[in-house]
Amino acid sequence: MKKALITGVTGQDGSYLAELLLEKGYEVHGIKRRASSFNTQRVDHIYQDPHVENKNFVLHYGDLTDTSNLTRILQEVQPDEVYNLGAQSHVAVSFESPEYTADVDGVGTLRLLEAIRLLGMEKRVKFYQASTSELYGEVQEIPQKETTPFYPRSPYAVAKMYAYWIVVNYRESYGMYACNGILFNHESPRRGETFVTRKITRGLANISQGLEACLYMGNMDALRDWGHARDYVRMQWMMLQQDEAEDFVIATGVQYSVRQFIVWSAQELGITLRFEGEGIDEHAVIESIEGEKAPALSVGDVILRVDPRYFRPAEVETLLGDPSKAKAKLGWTPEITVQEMCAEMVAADLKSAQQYSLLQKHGHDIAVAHE
Ligand code: NDP
Ligand code: GDR
Repeated sequence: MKKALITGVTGQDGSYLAELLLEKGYEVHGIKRRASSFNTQRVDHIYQDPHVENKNFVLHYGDLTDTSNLTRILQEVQPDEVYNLGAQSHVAVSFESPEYTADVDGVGTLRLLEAIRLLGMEKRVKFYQASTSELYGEVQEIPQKETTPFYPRSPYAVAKMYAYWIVVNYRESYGMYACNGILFNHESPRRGETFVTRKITRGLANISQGLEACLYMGNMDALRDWGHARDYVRMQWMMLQQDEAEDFVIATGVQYSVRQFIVWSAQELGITLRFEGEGIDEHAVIESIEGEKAPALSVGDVILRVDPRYFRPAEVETLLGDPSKAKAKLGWTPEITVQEMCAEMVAADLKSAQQYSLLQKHGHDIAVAHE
């Protein structure tokens, strides 16, 4: 039975990857952070009671800022594959916590690699690094591929650039099987609530049920190449099943604007939006409503405005990936379209909003969380 260790197992990708590896018969170990309340919602459905024997899913407390902790876990688990998905992964937040982001996302990767080496495991462990299209930042070539020069535009991207190169360096210096998946944006119903797609699907679903009044957005002109996280974790596993470690771009090869994603999400709720105004005065008005999915709304309501709070000090305006190498060498193609993904996300958020609304109607004093 192969053993895998996943940092960031409680995150979006970590949870899908853990499911995939369990299906493939792996013994899966994950690192979770200590928090003041439970933070394992995304993996609770695969949780195994620690009192049961022969568990194949085990969680360890840990943190990418803690070398001794990482070393101990690696020594205890003796993994065949390590997936480094743990990160302060929010680009906008990285401007507010740049040093922490560098420590976790940059030096954290070094800590893991060096622990593997010092434990003498560098020839038997295969290492996957969650690299990112944010490395391309101010894009130097369209579409972006493995050879496109990097130009990071945020503390997050700069930290991930260090991680990218230290992975290449350990591969070249010590012969480690270590590779970078340069993944473009990927989403799902498990996406963190403050990333743009989930903010939109959740926000509009809440508004449709009267739980919130208005969605406040940043730069809606930004263009992204969005895929589904389930498709992308499959590729993370495939990258570790080769004879030689290589870096791959993972993307769909199609890009859309944030505004387009808003239009699709509204349509899933039976709402047609009309965008009016320009710049920070831009807002969206309900033009028509079909069906019963948005009982709290009326034609003419303004349900979206721009809030400059969500603009970034330096923006990545456009990202478009070229996944040709992954297709040719690994036979990987994404199976879920961005429109299908949007429908899945809206359906999940609508269900949750309807449940909240029902509870409120029955006198329960609960509120939805906000950023
Ligand atoms: P999430 O933000 O959903 O998950 C991040 C995970 O890292 C969480 O489990 C989080 O724990 C954990 N984490 C945060 N800080 C630390 C720390 N100091 N020590 C240990 N663990 C920590 O991200 P995604 O699942 O979306 O992304 C996975 C990885 O892929 C990240 O590295 C991200 O930067 C990268 N990436 C993501 C892309 C995307 O579009 N989703 C695209 C390209 C790269 P907790 O749950 O406690 O917060
Ligand atoms: P990104 O994802 O920065 O690409 O990083 P995010 O969804 O946060 O932003 C995408 C684009 O939408 C614009 N935007 C807003 N973004 C947020 N979060 N909130 C808003 O209100 C808003 N309005 C407009 C942003 O300015 C941006 O242009 C994600 C993360 O998962 C990283 O970890 C990963 O490396 C990259 O994708 C690839």
